[in-house]
Amino acid sequence: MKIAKAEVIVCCPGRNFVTLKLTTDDGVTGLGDATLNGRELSVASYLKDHICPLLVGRDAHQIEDTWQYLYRGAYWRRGPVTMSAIGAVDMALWDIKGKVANLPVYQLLGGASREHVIAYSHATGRDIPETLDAFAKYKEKGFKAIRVQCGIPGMKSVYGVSKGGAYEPATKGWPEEQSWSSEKYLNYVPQLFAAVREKFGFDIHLLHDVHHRLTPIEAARLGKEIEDYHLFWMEDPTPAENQEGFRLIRQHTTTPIAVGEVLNTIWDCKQLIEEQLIDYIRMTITHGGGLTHMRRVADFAAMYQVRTGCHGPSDLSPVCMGAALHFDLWAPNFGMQEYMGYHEQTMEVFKCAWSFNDGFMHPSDTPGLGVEIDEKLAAKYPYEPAYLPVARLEDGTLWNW
Ligand code: CS2
Ligand code: MG
Repeated sequence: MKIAKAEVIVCCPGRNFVTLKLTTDDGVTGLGDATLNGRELSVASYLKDHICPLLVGRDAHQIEDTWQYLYRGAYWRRGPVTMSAIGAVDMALWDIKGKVANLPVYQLLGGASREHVIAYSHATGRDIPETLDAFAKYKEKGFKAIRVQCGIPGMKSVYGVSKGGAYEPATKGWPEEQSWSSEKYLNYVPQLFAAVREKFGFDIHLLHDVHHRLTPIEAARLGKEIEDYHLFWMEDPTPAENQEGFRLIRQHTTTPIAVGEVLNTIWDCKQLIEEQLIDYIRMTITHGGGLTHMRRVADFAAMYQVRTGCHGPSDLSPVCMGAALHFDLWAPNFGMQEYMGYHEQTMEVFKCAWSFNDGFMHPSDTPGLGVEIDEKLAAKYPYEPAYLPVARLEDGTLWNW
């Protein structure tokens, strides 16, 4: 069974997505998500200009060899653009293999390790009362795990907090600039967790994302101060390029730590995992080089009792969500899946067999990944430049993501 066609579909149904579609010589199709927020076209070009021509004529069943060919063979390894492109090819090949075998992908990975997959969503608000209202709404929808982010007094806007309507990380046009104060944030945010626990108790998982904004010692302070609120995880407390920086955080706090949505290979998280500096690894199928590589990451993490916590924002397509759910259902050391939800138009373009029900998700038993794309409808939503904001300190210094 040879790959006969490799096509890249770029569309913007509510936000930009890059999708790879592979077709075999006997007409089986497979989809892969290649979306890299704010750098979508670079992955589209990597695929169109450098990978698609190499795929045509290859055996669609040779997933491992194709992965190695694209990773080792290119000379230039790792990085988000390369790994997202490889991830999309890998996903599409697993989709094809599942369809040919007439089995959902999780069965090919080794079968289900659990009945369904716990997922968390985002409760956000301009202040604490508004966030508590949002929290109550997610609880009513059945979520057993909820992430909270809120506005900080004295700061005009805070990343991760909805400006009204469905929350979308990127905004149309060139990057916005936001101002950030670690002092104001650190002095205020513990009150948010106190308020949630006071109102909703401890019988629900509570999560929070720091978006890499703190230094290690600041993150240590925050982790320590919020220990009594028993967070499920504190996410991305500090940038992870300096992996040993997490030792400092670990020395001070038992608040669990989740890292990895900007990491792409096993090498990027090797020390974090080996030294047990984190509790959850957040890489997901697109940016983490596909199921083939993420399986390796999960097995490595399992040796150190690190669990998975796949990134699941609206800026990874429903194809990635489908793949992540097959992975989550299989991974013996699965921890938590993020599920931000999607724009209505996104869900019209992508037809998904996966489901959310009462706080849990399931990839479905549809053969393959269980996600298809309506290409005609996708063509009605052409690419629109949109970017994540940039953070500066109050004196203008460019700050971390
Ligand atoms: C966030 C994302 O979901 C998360 O945890 O960190 O909103 C992230 O910032 C975006 O996916 C970036 O593209
Ligand atoms: Mg995050």
